[in-house]
Amino acid sequence: MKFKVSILILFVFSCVLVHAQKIDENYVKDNYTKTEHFIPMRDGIKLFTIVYTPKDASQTYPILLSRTCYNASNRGKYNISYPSQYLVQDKYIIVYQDVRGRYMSEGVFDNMTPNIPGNDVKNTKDIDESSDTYDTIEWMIKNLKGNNGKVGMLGISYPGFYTAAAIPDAHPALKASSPQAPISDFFFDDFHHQGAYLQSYTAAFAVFGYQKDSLTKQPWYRDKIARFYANPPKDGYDFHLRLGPLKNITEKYHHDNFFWNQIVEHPNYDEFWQKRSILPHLKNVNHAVMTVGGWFDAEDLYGPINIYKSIEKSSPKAKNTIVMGPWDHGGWARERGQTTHNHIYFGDSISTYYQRDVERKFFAHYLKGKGEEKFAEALMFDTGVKQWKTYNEWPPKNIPLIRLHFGKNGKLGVNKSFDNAAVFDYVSDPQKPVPYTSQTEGLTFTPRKFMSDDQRHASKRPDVLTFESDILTEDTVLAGEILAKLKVSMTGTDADFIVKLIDVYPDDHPNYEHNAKNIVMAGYQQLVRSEVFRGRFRNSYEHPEPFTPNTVTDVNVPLQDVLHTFKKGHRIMIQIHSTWFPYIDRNPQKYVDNIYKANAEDFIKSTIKVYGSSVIEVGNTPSVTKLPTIKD
Ligand code: PG9
Repeated sequence: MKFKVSILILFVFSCVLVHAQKIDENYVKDNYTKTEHFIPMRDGIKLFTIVYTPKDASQTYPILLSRTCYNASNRGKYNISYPSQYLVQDKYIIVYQDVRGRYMSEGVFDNMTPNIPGNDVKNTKDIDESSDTYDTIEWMIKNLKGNNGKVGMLGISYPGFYTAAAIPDAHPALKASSPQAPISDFFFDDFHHQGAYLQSYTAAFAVFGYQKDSLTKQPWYRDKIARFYANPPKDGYDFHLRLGPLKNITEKYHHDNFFWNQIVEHPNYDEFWQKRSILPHLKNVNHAVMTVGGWFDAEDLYGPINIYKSIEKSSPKAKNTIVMGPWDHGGWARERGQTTHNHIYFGDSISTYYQRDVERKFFAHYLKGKGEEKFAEALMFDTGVKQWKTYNEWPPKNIPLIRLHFGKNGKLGVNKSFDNAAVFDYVSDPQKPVPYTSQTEGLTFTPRKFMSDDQRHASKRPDVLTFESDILTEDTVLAGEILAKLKVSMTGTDADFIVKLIDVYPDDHPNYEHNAKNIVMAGYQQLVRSEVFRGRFRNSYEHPEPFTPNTVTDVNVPLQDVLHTFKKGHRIMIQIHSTWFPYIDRNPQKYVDNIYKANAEDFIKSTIKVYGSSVIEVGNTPSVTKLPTIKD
């Protein structure tokens, strides 16, 4: 069992730390010298740091730093698979560091370390990821032979957060940052989406909720992961449904997990979460930032989009760019030849193009002064026509707003409204939740495949409202932000709303050759964009409110941005429902103060009504009248 769990941990974090095209270890051994250091921070804590320095001492090199909570020692045997082979071949001083409180570094770990504005190196109390990075850079510039005084940072996922967290009060030597699939705020990324808990993450908590008691190169939480994976179930839906209310997770699995207990005690967007968001601190950005994300990233899609937008808003003159491709979480660092997501084929060697022609040029320009500064403000992949497009701003201002309206008999109007008084209803039953995937999946560490999955399993269900446009007579581009302005009522006093934008393939669409499972693509209902909104937060994420039964109420559901051309001959579909399991935990639908402490009897059926006066707006800046408050 110990062996199995170790393999699992290795697999999980190889997914996070990427399966890039591994550069040959002999090349690294022949061209780089590896050293290990314990770098002192201003409060005396030492951070374990692995350094690969090019052997060719005839020139100086920039430093590329990646900070991680996922064990820097995984990159300690000349086995560099991130950064990409192109950066390794271009020669940089490549550095990996265990963040405070993790693996071989000293100190106490905190999730999404709150940023403390200001950077007084004599202040040994206000420590955060910015100050730890500042002290690390200061030490490296002074102590690493052969450096050219310039530093770049990059990282995927949690390492993407540590890259973004270095931007506020950055060290002057930091010249180029690339936060990739970065977490920005755990109330909107990863563990929650807009306040709803991602139950599909439950096993992952074991990694983030226990302090280690010594310096170690091995995971100290194996036994906690084994609580889930000793006899892993084949059907995660069934496993989680039988588990019952979230309080049973506390009792059976995470009773001694400090991070789980923090989540349970902070069900609303209170100061605990607000101070852990990096977004309000991304100000006065003084160096180049290229944020990278994947349109099919089920973990951190909010992060890259909102880190880019926050910098655009706070530092309009900053060299701030974004790249969004047809990838899942960190997919751009993995090259398998054909770029596919689930059953959908997007093209060949898309990750290679990004690594070789985008990322490599970004760092070469800002750290080595090579190449021209010709980087698109927004390099965005259109997931419908499967082509890269560049924009001078994101969201684009020159694309007209598109309004989607609900009509009787499942009709969806594209810029055409129907009867505002029409009523569409369904009975939402927490004991029979809508599956989030068309396939049977075992326990996930994090959900990945479903973001372009077939939705026909859902459109057949009576508790899923499905609206479908006529066959499109021309290509229709949906680009930018999406806001579902729903008018609803319910017999219960709380509800979640899941809104899905779906591309319906023609009934004669052939199967793809790159489609291993030979899924029938005729009539395929491809998920393009989806999001959940926990209705109690409709007026404020910090101060939730129950619904008044049978009273028409506004619920504005923001979905993450999109760039998808719905091709002529296809249809646009919208689905709306109130359970999405076990991706998202079930809302009891009877208002309780804390869903993490709800009892089984709190879970009730509720008849939900959606009114024809609802509308979904897609485009530059939806004319939103009201979004829940998030403290700036
Ligand atoms: N953002 C990813 C994650 C965070 C927390 C739990 C599970 C996954 C990541 O860092 O891979």
